[in-house]
Amino acid sequence: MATYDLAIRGGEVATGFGTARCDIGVREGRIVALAERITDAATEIDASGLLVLPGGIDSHCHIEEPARGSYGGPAVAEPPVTVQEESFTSASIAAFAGGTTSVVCFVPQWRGEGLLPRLADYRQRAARGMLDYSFHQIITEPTDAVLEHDIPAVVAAGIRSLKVFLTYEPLHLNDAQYIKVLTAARRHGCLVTVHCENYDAIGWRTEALLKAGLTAPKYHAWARPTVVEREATHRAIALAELIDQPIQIFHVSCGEAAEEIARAQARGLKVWGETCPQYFTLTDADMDRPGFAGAGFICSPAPRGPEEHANIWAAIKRGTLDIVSSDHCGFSLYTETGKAQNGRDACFRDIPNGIPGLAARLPLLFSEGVSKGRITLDEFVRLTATNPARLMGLAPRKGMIAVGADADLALWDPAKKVTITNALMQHAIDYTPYEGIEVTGWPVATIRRGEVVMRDGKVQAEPGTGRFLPRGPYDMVRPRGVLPYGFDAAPPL
Ligand code: DUC
Ligand code: ZN
Ligand code: ZN
Repeated sequence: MATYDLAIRGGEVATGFGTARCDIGVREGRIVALAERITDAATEIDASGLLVLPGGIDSHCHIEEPARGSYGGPAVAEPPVTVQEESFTSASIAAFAGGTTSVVCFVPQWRGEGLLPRLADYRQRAARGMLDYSFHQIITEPTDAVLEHDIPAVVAAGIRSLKVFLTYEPLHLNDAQYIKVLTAARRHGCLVTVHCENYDAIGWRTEALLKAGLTAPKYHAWARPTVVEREATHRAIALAELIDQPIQIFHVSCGEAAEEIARAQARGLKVWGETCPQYFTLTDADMDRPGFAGAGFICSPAPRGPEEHANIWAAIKRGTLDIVSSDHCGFSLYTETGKAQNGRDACFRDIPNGIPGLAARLPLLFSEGVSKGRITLDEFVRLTATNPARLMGLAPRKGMIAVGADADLALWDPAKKVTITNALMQHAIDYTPYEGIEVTGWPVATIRRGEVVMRDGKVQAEPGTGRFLPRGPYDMVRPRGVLPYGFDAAPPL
């Protein structure tokens, strides 16, 4: 019998802390050897001329998430249930096509319910896919029962991050509710991830825009200028500081919000920042495309003016923003369950927010970042795999090429030029907002736990083979122990 199940030979292995020309030996789905020459393997892959990267970890994507409402729309008493059109199987195909092997997606909480009914449902959905996965638990109604009973139950089930929205109907929390969630997270050793925009300010601007007859998709950006993101980011950080609770600010779109994070980090707070490719490739002008096409770029925060791209790159380079995720959200442009669910002439308020990006994330960051000389290959690896693994408590099993880690790898041709098309994304959505963008650098094979699941764009993986990644306590989310007047209003258990 061969010593190794698989050897990846002759590639340039990128560890996030330098590269080495070496072979990788895989046994039972794990990396068991890194050596100059590995020969005794049942199967070999020739990686010469290619980079060997850790499989991407997309720590922020919405997949098959049954929501009450649809990330957009008016306040109504009984919001309809919508499920994004991407299923776990179609999302797995898209992810593998783009070099991603693990995701962290979202278990919803429907108002009027506790956490556990949706968790049970969502686990069944996720188990049908091929990606390895973990969950953030969304909290929309932090009742005593949720705080005292359900959150500990969710933690016991292996979930270590809570997600809160400071805007959106019917998801948003007010400050008192946000404080309660921070407190519970601190008690139970969870990270809190935060969507930072000011709910009341957006509501006020939206009403005024609609009254003035300004209803087209481009006014989505007018309803939520950068100041509403900056204000909510500041508030989210200040309240987390009050409670001494580590947080991650999701999808930072502008320099102003990044500055709030940088200031917090300079004071030693445990505050991390994430951005997404839409904030360095798309602009508010995209929402002004003719007809309904502009709707395909509506996401929140909104794509900004082109001047913000440089601010985002600067914040990435400084390390203020240390994770690039996709915020993948599967709404097709022209279907009745997607962007057009309220008609193709719907006002911007009634168009679901969110854009697909699972497959495009890594090629866009590689091309715009590494190929154009804005970031190094090491930074790319850390932004897309190592940092999400560490912040989400998935390391060292995920996010790195090291002995003992899962053999999740992307073989990358750094010189391959590709023009992005919707067909290449291999998702279940009828468009990509990145159509026509030319990239340099492309994944030519994806390996998940030692199994080749994509080769030259052809995805082959058995539905139901993705694994849940349970997370236990981990250091990154340990509070600092610095409290106003030393008084601990939320002592850890
Ligand atoms: N932003 C989006 O654009 N879509 C889903 C959720 C979010 O916060
Ligand atoms: Zn969000
Ligand atoms: Zn999101």
